[in-house]
Amino acid sequence: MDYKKVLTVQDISCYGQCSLTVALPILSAAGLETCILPSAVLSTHTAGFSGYTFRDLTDDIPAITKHWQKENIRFDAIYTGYLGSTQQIAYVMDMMKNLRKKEFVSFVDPAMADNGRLYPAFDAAFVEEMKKLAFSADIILPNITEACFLTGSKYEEKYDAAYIDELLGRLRAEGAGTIILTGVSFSDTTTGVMVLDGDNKSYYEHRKIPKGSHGTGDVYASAFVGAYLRGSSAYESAGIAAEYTVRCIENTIDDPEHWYGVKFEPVLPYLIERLK
Ligand code: PXL
Repeated sequence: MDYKKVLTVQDISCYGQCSLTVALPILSAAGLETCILPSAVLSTHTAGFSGYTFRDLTDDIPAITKHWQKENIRFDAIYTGYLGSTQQIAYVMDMMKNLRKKEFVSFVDPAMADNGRLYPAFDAAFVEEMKKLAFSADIILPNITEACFLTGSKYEEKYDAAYIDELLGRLRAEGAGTIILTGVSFSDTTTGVMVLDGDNKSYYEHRKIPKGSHGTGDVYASAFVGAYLRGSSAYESAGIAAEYTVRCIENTIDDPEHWYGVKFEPVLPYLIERLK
């Protein structure tokens, strides 16, 4: 079997089932050698907990990159998620340049916003820098809020197909490669993912679970990266990741104490089966 080496750069939220504590097990289960670079260490994620600690690891990144370069460590892919600072984004762009194998794919989940708002740690300067990273990536995985921030578009809770086409067009005009736009819903009972791969637009629709869950963007992006690097097309990967994420939410929904993330681990066998 083809055995790819992926680097994922995102935070460690020690408690809360998101970012690296989700990406590492999912990418490993997908059969990839998974290297990690923590962008920051937090006691918990920032969505619903208060008083969390936050240690920014930005200053460690240049030396880590330099060491890996010296050791001739190179990656088949780099996948970025929640980053710790504006400065860090430039360092990550350097890594994309200097640590790539000849055949290389970059995935950027511009994890910075949801439900019309930026996450607490971020500001306009961060968004400006994230545009550079996102629009230089091969594949981006924004939700609708993030697509709006990346393109300066107005966020609408209710929208139609023309609004989504306009967003895709603006992302493309700014230089986006393959676009995986998540959380696109045209009905009360379904939601889905809009994929723009070259000139091919396709929509993967699936059932909607009537309750928001934390960390599902990270579950989705990690499963997508896993499927894609195992040889699925962008559209197939979008579908596999969607079905996996829905099952993770369904596995969690009846437990009111588990509000901070999804129980994705018991569902890993489903993902592994889909990747055979
Ligand atoms: O799931 C995205 C995410 C990742 N990391 C941290 C977060 C969030 C979302 O709020 O707070 C620290």
